[in-house]
Amino acid sequence: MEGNGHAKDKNLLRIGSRDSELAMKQTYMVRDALQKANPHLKFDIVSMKTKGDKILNMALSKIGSKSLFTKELEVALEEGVVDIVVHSLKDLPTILPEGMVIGAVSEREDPRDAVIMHPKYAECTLASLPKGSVIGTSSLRRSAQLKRRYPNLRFESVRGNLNTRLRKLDSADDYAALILAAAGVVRMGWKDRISQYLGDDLCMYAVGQGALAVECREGDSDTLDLLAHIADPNTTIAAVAERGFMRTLEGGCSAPVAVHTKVTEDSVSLKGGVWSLDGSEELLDTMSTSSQNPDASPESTQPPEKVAKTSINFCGIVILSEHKDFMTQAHQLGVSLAQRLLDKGADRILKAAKAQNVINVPPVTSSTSAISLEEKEAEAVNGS
Ligand code: DPM
Repeated sequence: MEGNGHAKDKNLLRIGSRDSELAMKQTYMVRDALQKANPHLKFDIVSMKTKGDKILNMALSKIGSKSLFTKELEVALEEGVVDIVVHSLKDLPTILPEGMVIGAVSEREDPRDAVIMHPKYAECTLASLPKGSVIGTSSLRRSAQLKRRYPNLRFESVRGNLNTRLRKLDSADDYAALILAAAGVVRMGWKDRISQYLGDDLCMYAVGQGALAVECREGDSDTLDLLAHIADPNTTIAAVAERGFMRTLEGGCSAPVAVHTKVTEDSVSLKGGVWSLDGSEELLDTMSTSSQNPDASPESTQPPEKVAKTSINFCGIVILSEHKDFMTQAHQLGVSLAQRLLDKGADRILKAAKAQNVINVPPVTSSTSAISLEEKEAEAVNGS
């Protein structure tokens, strides 16, 4: 590939990104943080569409590929066309392609889900919406939890990037509200559209939600050194615990799995949940650890996956060796919590959800208009 053939300018970092407005905003945030830590660096941003951006007439959970929003970017990384790729952490599978790692997880934005109401319901909450109101979300995690809490609401799939979704909400009467990650809404500058933040009693969030992950080649130690400067320790701890939980459950986009995590200086508390698709079944548990906790000492935990010269790796996330003990505990916490849920029957619930998900095709509205709008938006972003 072209990127490999040329002598690389040591001060130039090429960043791969999806081309949606949110993805580009997230990429600028990471670029700015890297620039601040390394004033001599120059940046090139290479934007592209992924399969998940192109297939808009299918519910997310149906397309069935784990690397839906990441594959094309990872190919560019592998071929040396780019040096790093910026992702939403929650879109990255817990098993990364061979040779790829997460070199940094940056500080987490509010991880909660939020309700964006149709303007005519601006004063409502989910609890006060009229019976039968349609809520737009393609997330099985959101619909399962909210069906359980609000049996009188209906849930329908809505796809497309955030701009498209908001326009679909405002310009028609198809949806009474959307459920979106607060992080994305805030980054888009639409915080004032949030009517309600969902606490863990109503809707727990996705593994990694609200955090950005920077992926790079495993052997690229120069880039790993740069990325170490923008990693946020508390977010990394939460990410390691949550991904350990997810990996052990083998969850993903195709089954309802969610978490709620609290991290302090020396402790992690992880609440995890698994739901049937209709929300009728719910398994919840919470576990905590702290660095004083003898039960979670390194001897009793699983070893990290890979031991390189100076860094180790948990579910794809590269950790500085000085943080190893706390990270090992956090990872083990996620694994243990998942095992507790598996002991209570999580496996059966998740298998049933995955099987059912293949059979039922939820309705998707106005997919053709979504495609043309998406194309226009992509052009507008690229052109600016
Ligand atoms: C994943 C899911 C969704 C995205 C599934 C889930 C939501 C799909 C939908 C894995 N990725 O959350 O249960 O609502 O139809 C995505 C968003 C962000 C990252 C948008 C969102 C932005 C915030 C962040 C799509 N990926 O969830 O509202 O940084 O977490």
